[in-house]
Amino acid sequence: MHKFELHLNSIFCVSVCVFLQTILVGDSGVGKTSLLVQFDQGKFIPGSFSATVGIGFTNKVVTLDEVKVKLQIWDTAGQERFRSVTHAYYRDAHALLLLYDITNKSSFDNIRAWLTEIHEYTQSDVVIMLLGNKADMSSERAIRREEGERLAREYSVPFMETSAMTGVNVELAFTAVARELQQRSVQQPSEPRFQIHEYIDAQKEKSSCCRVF
Ligand SMILES: Nc1nc2c(ncn2[C@@H]2O[C@H](COP(=O)(O)OP(=O)(O)O)[C@@H](O)[C@H]2O)c(=O)[nH]1
Ligand SMILES: [Mg+2]
Repeated sequence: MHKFELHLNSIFCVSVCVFLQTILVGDSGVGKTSLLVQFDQGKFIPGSFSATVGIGFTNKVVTLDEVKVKLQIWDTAGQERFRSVTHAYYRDAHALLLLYDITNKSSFDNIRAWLTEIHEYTQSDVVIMLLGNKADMSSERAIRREEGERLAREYSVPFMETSAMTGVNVELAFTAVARELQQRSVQQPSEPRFQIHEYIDAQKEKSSCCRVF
């Protein structure tokens, strides 16, 4: 969907309905499907999901300040081992969650290759968020949080660590991109831009009392 339609949606759907397409990318095994299942169903199902070649989506409606935003989340499978996703999916995406596994160094090292590919095929205003998943596995951690932060800063993308197992930051990751896109769609050029980095920091602080990595 294009920005023009996004804009029309936000004008004509009084009580709701901004539609946003998001894709999950990153090496096989980093937890993309688990993250989506946790966000969609609020649970963690241990064990590997089928790695057959394919791409499927889940629809999830989130409510942001009384605006219902429908997120269509595409989960890639099987293609990720080529560090490549069918380019049509990139082209249509409004947002992209790029995952690595904090216990798996090669999944982190591959992030640059993913970003190169993403920048080549996505629209220039796509929202990208870097996620270091499996934050619950601290005893097997191979990538420090600061390394994730540094890489994210280098590419000017927001970053957080998540756990599809405990649910830490899972909802925040999706709602932050939804909020950024939703704000963009209704924003007048004269208004200040929504600051996704600040939003995430504020939300993280709010919840820091109760979340343990
Ligand atoms: N401890 C832990 N394990 C996870 C987490 N996310 C995924 N896993 C496990 O990692 C493996 C790969 O997950 P999967 O969702 O299939 O990864 P995908 O190939 O990126 O879709 C599975 O065994 C999951 O149970 C997490 O946050 N914490
Ligand atoms: Mg998967």
